[in-house]
Amino acid sequence: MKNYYQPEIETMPLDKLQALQSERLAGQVKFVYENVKFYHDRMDEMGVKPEDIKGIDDLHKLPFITKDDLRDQYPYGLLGVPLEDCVRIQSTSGTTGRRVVAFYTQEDIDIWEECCARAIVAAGGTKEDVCHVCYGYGLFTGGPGLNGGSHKVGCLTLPMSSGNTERQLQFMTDLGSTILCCTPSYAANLGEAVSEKGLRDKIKLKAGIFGAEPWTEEMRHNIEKSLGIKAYDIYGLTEISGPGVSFECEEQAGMHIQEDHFIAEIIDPNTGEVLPEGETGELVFTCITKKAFPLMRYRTRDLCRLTRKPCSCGRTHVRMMKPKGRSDDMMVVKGVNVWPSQIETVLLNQGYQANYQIVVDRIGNNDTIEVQVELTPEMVENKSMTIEARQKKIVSGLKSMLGITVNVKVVEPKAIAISEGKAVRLIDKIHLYQ
Ligand code: DLL
Repeated sequence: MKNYYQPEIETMPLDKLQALQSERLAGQVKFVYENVKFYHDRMDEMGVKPEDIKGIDDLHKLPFITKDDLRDQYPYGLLGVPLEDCVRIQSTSGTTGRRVVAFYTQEDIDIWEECCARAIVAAGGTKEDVCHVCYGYGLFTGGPGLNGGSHKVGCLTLPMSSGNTERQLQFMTDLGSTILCCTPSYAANLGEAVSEKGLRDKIKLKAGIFGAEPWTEEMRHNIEKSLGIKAYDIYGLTEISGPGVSFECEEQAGMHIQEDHFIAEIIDPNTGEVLPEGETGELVFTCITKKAFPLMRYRTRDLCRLTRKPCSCGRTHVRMMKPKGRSDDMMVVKGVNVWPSQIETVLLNQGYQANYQIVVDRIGNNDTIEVQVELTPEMVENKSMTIEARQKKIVSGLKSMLGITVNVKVVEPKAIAISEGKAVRLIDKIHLYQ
């Protein structure tokens, strides 16, 4: 069995890595110019020829591509190969507008699964492990991606898909799952169910690979405690392949981007200017090995920063820090920028679990924001504080974090719908009814 920790690639000295990227980029630009009319026309409009892109220093000369472009080109406009060479589609979980459909050749799938295999190995996975995948299967990339990676590593793979917590726990205990793959919000729910049912001694989990949505360090801490595991972050997006574009190593200090396949840039979301390393901005990806859906300079709308500081795991691939969220997740309330992750930090620091929702509404001319959060079973039991006192304490915590007064409603345990996939944190009644 191939070893999916690949030091010759993952710990490659920077100059060699960049030479590899430059060579692949130049080839890829030629490939898309010749095979994708959209890129051919865009590059012609900008007066850029494939031979102008000799390496990564020329990347900024290429046009950006946005989600709107993807929607306009739906379904086949960005194909880099004939349809008969494609073997799979996957699709984004988008709830509005046209879905984005991504295509894969068999080679694209192999590369994607290899990236997921690297992530599993970085989380300590070996062929001895039982890998329990409860990301959704189907159009969503989470299940298929981690499933493929787990096979490559040689783990015994449990293709559970999402939902049915009872069944998840039964398989987990009966079959001795050691690695759990799901969204962090579902991992938190599983952690609560394990405590409630007193199953902590019956589970053998050692690691979790959690992603597909933003989550805070406080949430990591809670999940690690409730399940007795090390919780690793994994990032990816359908447009660029799926999970495994980047993942954490044992240091749990940012996710290594698989730079032999993807070039990352951070840009100012307003001007498009490329920002220096360390600054926060919008993450942009260029695929240098993909053939069926070969996006270049794709604007993800995810906001984060990159670091090339050496990582003690030895991997040289650049790390992206936990995304703060998408630029479209940010709410402007009473003139102040508000991120769900800031609210999560305050709630978890006060002992709540990640069962919360944010409702944004407009009353008269005023925008309002209400945070609803569930009491934990322990809080119900020990009755040390009244609901009013709890609400007041959260209002004050949020006021120091955000600088504005937010309405808070503390609700009974299980009053908020449980999340099985990506959690729905924000209910935006202003835009919902417009
Ligand atoms: O969520 C792919 C995935 C599956 C990643 C399983 C990790 C694990 P999409 O449905 O296309 O693909 O959504 C992509 O989700 O642009 C981010 O906004 C967000 N996202 C993904 N991973 C993370 C993460 C999958 N680790 C969008 N932290 C991305 C924060 C994440 N946000």
